[in-house]
Amino acid sequence: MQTLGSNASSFNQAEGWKRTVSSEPTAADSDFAVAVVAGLSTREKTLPPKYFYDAAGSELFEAIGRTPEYYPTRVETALLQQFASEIATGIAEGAVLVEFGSGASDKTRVILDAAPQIAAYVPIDISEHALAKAAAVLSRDYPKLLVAPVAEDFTGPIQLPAPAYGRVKVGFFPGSTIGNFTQAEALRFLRSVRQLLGDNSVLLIGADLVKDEATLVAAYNDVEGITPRFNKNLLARINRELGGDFDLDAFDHLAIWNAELNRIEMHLVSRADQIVNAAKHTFAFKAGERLHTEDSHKFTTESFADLAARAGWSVSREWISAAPQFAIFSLAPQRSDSLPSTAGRTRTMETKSIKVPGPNHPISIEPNPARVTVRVGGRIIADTRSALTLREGGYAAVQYIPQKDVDMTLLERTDHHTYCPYKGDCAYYSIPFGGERSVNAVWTYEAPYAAVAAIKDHVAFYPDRVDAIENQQESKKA
Ligand code: AVI
Repeated sequence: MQTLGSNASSFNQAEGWKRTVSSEPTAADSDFAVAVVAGLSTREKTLPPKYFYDAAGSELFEAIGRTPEYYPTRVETALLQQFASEIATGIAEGAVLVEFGSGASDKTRVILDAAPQIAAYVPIDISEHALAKAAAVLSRDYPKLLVAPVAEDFTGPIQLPAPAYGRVKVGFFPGSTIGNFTQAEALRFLRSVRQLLGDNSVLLIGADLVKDEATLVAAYNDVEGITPRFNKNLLARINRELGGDFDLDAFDHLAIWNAELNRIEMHLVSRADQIVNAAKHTFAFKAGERLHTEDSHKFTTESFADLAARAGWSVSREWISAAPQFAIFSLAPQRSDSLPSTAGRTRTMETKSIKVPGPNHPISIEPNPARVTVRVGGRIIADTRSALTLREGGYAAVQYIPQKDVDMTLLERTDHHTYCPYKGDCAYYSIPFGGERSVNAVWTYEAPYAAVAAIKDHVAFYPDRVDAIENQQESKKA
């Protein structure tokens, strides 16, 4: 494990890139100084966004998350909450959850609450203080959970601690922080996570999606003016830490949509010709000259699947919010037995990875002799003695009920669909009279892969989206 300098910077979901404050100079100081001198000396001035997040910047980022215009934090949290039980079905019994840039582990709780089968949690964050605090609180609130924090910069080399050994690994990287990486950085990160988590792993990753320009631009230009303060905090930080003499009023915040590169760009624009001193160097700005401070890339489901594929992952499931659209992707490692991917077409049928159950991912299907009923709104909508019990890896057993024994007239097909590399394309139904809770409560594999062919013409129900799924053993005896 690395020994942290006391002025280290790191990104975390709750607080962004953070810095633990001390008066002692450290290597991190000189990293910052080197980055500032290099970035302000180039023809097109630029600074890496990770330096936004000292204590003041982290607070400002949290405040941005509370503005009405900045939808990503709010929408992603709601999406996680809405689909927590569905996400949890993809998490094996005894799995370890590994979070990159965990910070206060706020969004993690949604996953932990929905997936009590998670046995261990490895939060990775460079801030020892944030880690220790989050670990203590989580250990208190989830007494059965083994919490093994790792104090590292998650973009660098990571070694997982012993409690992660021998467990199925589930990576968690929410917040669309992936969008702040260059494409090369994103690929490097996804490839190293693929290596770290290994085969049979899952990576849950949040990514903001391309949408209308007005919504995007507003999110980075809140009327309260918090984003401009966040942007200018970079100059304030240079003044504080590197003896800079930036006049914050001599720069304007600029956040614009670059449609060609699908990204919001943040800049600081010099209002006048001016000379600035910082880090023992002098820098000249012309009136109108821009300092490029951040890119926030937005994805389409296709562009994200392409990026993932180039890093050795395939999208096995995706959850997308209603507008403003934000996505949570569940990625599975591509195997050597996966079909080859074609750039730009990774999500077409011919490039989906197809996997066959085996010792590493067993699936069994058995007839269930019991009477199985499903109740919604006090009414029985499925009643069968021919259910099939499907057991997959360490997940909870699922009852697949023949459609002939379900009142299909009460179900309404939705646009929602997911993909399982072992079972195939999955379609969904809502149960309108079950209300909000019963949206996408029912799923079916219409053309299941050969290994699970028996579940064709069957449907399954999420237990928490109906009143009850009853397995009445006693009715067999009667
Ligand atoms: C942390 N990151 C995903 C934020 C974003 O939207 O790119 C940072 C941010 N910049 C301005 N507002 C928020």
